[in-house]
Amino acid sequence: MCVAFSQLHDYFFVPEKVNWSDAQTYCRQHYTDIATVNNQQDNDNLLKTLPNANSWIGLCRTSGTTPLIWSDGSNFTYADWQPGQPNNYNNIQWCVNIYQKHWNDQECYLKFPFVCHLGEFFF
Ligand SMILES: [Ca+2]
Repeated sequence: MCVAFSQLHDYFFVPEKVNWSDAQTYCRQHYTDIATVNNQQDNDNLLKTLPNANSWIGLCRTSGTTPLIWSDGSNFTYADWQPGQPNNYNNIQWCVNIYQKHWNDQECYLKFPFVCHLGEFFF
């Protein structure tokens, strides 16, 4: 017997504008974590939850030169960058947001609405 499944995330848009760390804290308190995007279908679902807003997602660096990692420890398997991104401008863009429907690394102290996710579900 063959069982096909995929793992997807449930996303929740939070309209309050906060810095990336505060978004992570809020998501960990109220959901599972700040949003992880593992594949195209995740990305499509994520964009559907956004009311045309630029929003934090759960991708960040822990220093100026380290690779981007997901807040919840997920493997980095998919990305949807704006052209020319991530550029880590001045080595201080350690956090990632959705900017005009694609991803951009940004200074973490900037305030944006954000997206949390609730675990993973199987279907
Ligand atoms: Ca950038």
